[in-house]
Amino acid sequence: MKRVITYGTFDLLHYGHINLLKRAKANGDYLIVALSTDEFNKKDKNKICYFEYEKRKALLEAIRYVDLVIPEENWKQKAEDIKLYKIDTFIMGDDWKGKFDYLGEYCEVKYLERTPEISTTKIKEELKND
Ligand code: C2G
Repeated sequence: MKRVITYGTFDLLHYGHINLLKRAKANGDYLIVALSTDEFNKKDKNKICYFEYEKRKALLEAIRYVDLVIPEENWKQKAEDIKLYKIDTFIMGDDWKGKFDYLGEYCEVKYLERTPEISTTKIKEELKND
């Protein structure tokens, strides 16, 4: 069983996120999503989510490509997660290209093309201007 992991906030879930999760799952048989907690978002990612962690988690768990959702609490947990969950492939959108190459010591590292025209920030801005 090929195990894949990806990380993110996934707030205001949209088709760009789904495209990423679909392609991430296509790289293996089991996809784990490490979901940024509200504290981690606020403290280290300077993000205030519209949906709190439990709601973002429930949305992800409803997606056919996602097999397990775990909390992402800090920037440093990835290597431990990879070892703990016996991950074969680490995947992120290519806005992170190069940032996680160090994890190549533990597993395959792949960056997939982002869906260009959509983002949570864009959704918020456009709704604000409506
Ligand atoms: N994504 C995408 N296309 C978009 C928007 C997002 O492919 N239009 C991808 C991102 O590249 C990322 C994933 O969807 O791989 C989740 O996006 P975010 O929730 O914005 O994640 P981010 O805040 O980048 O957090 O430790 C890593 C961080 O937790 C990543």
